[in-house]
Amino acid sequence: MRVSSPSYVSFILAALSGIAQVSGAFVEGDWVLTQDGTTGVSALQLAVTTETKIIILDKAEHNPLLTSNGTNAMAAELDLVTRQVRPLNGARSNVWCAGGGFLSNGTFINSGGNPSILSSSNGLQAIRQFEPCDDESCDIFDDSGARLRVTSPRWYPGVVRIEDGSLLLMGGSVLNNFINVIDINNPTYEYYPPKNINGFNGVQIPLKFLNDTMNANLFPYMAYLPNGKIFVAANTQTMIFDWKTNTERRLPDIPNGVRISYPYSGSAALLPLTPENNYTPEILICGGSNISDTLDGGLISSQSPASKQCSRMVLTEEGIAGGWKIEEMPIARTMGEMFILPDGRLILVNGAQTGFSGYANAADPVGDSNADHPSFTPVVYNPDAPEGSRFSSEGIPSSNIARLYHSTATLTANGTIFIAGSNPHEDICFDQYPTEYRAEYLDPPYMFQPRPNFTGLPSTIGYNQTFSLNLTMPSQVGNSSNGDNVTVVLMDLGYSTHGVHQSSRYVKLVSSVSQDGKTITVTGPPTPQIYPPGPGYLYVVTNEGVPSPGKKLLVGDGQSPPADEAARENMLDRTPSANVTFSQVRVAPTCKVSGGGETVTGSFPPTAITGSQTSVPTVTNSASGSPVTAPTVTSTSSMIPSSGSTFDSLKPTSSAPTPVSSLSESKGIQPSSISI
Ligand SMILES: [Cu+2]
Repeated sequence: MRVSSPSYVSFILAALSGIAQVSGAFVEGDWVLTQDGTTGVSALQLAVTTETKIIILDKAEHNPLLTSNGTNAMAAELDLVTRQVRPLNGARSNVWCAGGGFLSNGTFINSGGNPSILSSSNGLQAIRQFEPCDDESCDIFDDSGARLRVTSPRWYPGVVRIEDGSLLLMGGSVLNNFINVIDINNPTYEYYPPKNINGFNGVQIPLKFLNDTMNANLFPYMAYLPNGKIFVAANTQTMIFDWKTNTERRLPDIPNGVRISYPYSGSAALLPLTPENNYTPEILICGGSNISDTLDGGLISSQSPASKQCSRMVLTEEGIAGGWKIEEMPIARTMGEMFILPDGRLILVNGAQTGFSGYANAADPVGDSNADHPSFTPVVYNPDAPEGSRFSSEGIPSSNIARLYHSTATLTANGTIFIAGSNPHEDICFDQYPTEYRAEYLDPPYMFQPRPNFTGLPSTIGYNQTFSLNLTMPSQVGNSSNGDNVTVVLMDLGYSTHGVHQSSRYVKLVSSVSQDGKTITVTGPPTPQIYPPGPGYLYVVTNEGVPSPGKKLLVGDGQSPPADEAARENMLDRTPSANVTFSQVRVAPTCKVSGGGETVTGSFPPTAITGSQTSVPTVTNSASGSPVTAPTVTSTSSMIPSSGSTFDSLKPTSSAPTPVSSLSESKGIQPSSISI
């Protein structure tokens, strides 16, 4: 085993920056990339749900995996051991581009989405719940927004778990479009479950930051901070948000005008919080683009270079005064996924070196993709190394699968990296760059070392609670007499979508090994601000950088977050039903029917829409001349829920509802004709 040791210089530099070392060393050597199995649905969103399972969510499209009803599945559960997928039948509303997170009791929440397509119902305001299980008995619960819903449509919302185990949902737009524009911006945030706070009894709360960060503020990045506030980044701007008082503190902009949120998607992470660094938060944001956010997609090239820039800042008064420190990645990257490994390093995978998120918008799309030059090679980032030597791709194989728009990745419980997805198309399409179902597993060198292990983990641990684990160390590491040959880390593996790894965090716990090396005593995280109550994975990591397999636990008391039923009822009374109708005749003009390979065209009467009406398009297969089963499309001239709604009253302008036609130019909404 080759092991690299941190230099004295790096220690001094880390100390000077206020951030201590995370780990003593890292295993070097060859990484192994394995392509194995399929995901059943394209992996647009995913989250680790147990030590051996992942939930994968896509969108309503012609996925090959079918539900028990014979419809195209929108979601699946992947077994990481058998590498088989099973369809999840319960998703009823369109999960397309929702946000996600876990509540304090371990329930997975998927929030927001897209209007109805195929057999799905409107998902823009839906909340879907999933109770993780190991026995394949669990499924999604989705009432299409009847009672489980957000206050207003949220397509591309940010989500973060907060210190009481609730989720805070931020932003999004009320309709899917290539880029956010003022008429469809949703410049508000809310809680799930709803709260009565700051005078807003369960309903959404306006947030100025989301107006100031137009037009590129979708999927805002959020990190929950040890002081109970939230770091937020969108477009070129950043702030610390105090949700308890509903106040914003603006921070310095990202340097050099780099935009870091959709559609110029960078990736961001909260660096490890450790006792040694006194749980001092530090943010790293990498990639994105300098493309103007006022240009229509048709005026932007898929060949526009992405940014190489990473920006890093310590969130102390001194760190903020010092501003963002920038460094360069080996290659430019947009739509990358960045997350932390158990050894304290970060990895960046997926994405592209040119272009931007989305599809069928660019002046020169590649297939339908707005991006090109896939970033086939992952890169690791050692936050403790001296500046200039933090990035490395040494020993890491390149993939031959382009992972562009709608790709995902995550650390799994056992330490392997799971990589999937990519679908820069409206529906299934096997042109360049194709809809991807192939799964990849990337094993860091530590996976091939003798690994520590442990037993005796309680299912729930409280704050500052001390507990003991039975430790099995690799033989060559030997027993410890000083208790410092391992570290214990607690990780939230987060929720992956659109390059935003929501709620992920890494907290090093205080621990000590017994004289005989067979027991390790661990103290739970100090506060719910440092680790919000909810699920996590515990790893014991040797000082050579070899982690044990991670084991799942619940931090806190395992109870549900506070549920204010009066606030929920007020929200339900004051917000429009999720079943508002939206025009949604959006299908890729250049692609083909799933599996058929034949172009299908059709017409959608009427050509002009006033009010709301339902119509069945006439669709014909141009190759065979035979009719094709067409979706029923409900259309309306208004994209905005019923007038007088809470949302309307909070809109920043009094503009009239946006007609379908004015949105069609930039996103291919075509009320007059379709092809599928
Ligand atoms: Cu999307």
